[in-house]
Amino acid sequence: MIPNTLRAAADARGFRIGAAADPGLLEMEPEYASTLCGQFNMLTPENVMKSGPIHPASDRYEFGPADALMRFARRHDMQVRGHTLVWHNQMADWLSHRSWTPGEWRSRMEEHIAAVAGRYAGQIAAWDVVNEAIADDGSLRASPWLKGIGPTYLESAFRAAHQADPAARLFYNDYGAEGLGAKSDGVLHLVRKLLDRDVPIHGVGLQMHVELNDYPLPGQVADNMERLGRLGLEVQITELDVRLPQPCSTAALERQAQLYGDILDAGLAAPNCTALTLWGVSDRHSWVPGFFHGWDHALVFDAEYRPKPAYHALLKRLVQAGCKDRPGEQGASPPPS
Ligand code: 9MR
Repeated sequence: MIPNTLRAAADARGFRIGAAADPGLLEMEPEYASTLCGQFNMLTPENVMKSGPIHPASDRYEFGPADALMRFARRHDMQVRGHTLVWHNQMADWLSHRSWTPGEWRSRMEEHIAAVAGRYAGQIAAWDVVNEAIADDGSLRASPWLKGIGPTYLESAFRAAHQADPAARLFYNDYGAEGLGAKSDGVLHLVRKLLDRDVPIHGVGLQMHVELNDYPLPGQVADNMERLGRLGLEVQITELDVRLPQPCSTAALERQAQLYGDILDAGLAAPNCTALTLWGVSDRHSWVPGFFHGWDHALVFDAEYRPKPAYHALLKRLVQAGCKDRPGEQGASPPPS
């Protein structure tokens, strides 16, 4: 039987297809929950595991919303990508509005990682340990973490995450570093240095928030995946969306479908690419219109949860794709004979 959902097609190929998720919508919108578990075999908490929401006061954690997503994932046999332990955005005020000593910054970071990664130890397939630490020119971003601790904060974060959850695959995650260029060279340099120092890092997340007429060439994405693979690293496309100018035309939806398909093809062809995650379930709740004035329609289901041409493009590629042995993916189904 030909699989007729993204999830069934991905399962049959031993591939992970994910969506960023908001636990607040699970009960409110039955269609949200049924699309999430019916079409995807992995989820990423879009916001609720970030340091501000999950650690709102120095001595208080708010695990309820993240726990709800973990329960949902368990009930529906979905993998979870943890997102994210160390980032310069969505930090709690108590942390970012005080001047700590370098030693205090480090112990705050390590305590946070121990508490959050420790709580979900054994249940998270992959953690985005550090998010967006590289600037556009490839240098280290002047984040509060770099200013507070110095460049060793990255190494410390990965070591702390590994200690808290030895089973999780640990990722460095960034945007604008999907193809080839100064930023992806910077990411390559960073992860190579970490590997040289025996830091437990297993993969690189390529976020891929792109717009219809400005995106990394799929061939360059493939080359970037390959050079990361030569370092022994896994890659995942972690936050894909393709925004369209409003109002959107049929032609734009068709071009969007082509791009979604080409990006998935690059991932399926790379032996070290194990997953592709969309940054949201449907256009009803995407972050895009709130951040990019005049842009919308970035996901593969429309605001009424109807599949768009991009959905059919993904499904077709998943159904056509050949089965491969993928790192970190045990028990993948054999190819249908
Ligand atoms: O989708 C997220 C949005 O709801 C938040 O308001 C925003 C805050 O910065 O973060 C968005 O998710 C980001 C992700 O965590 C990291 N990569 C970029 C994503 C889009 O901004």
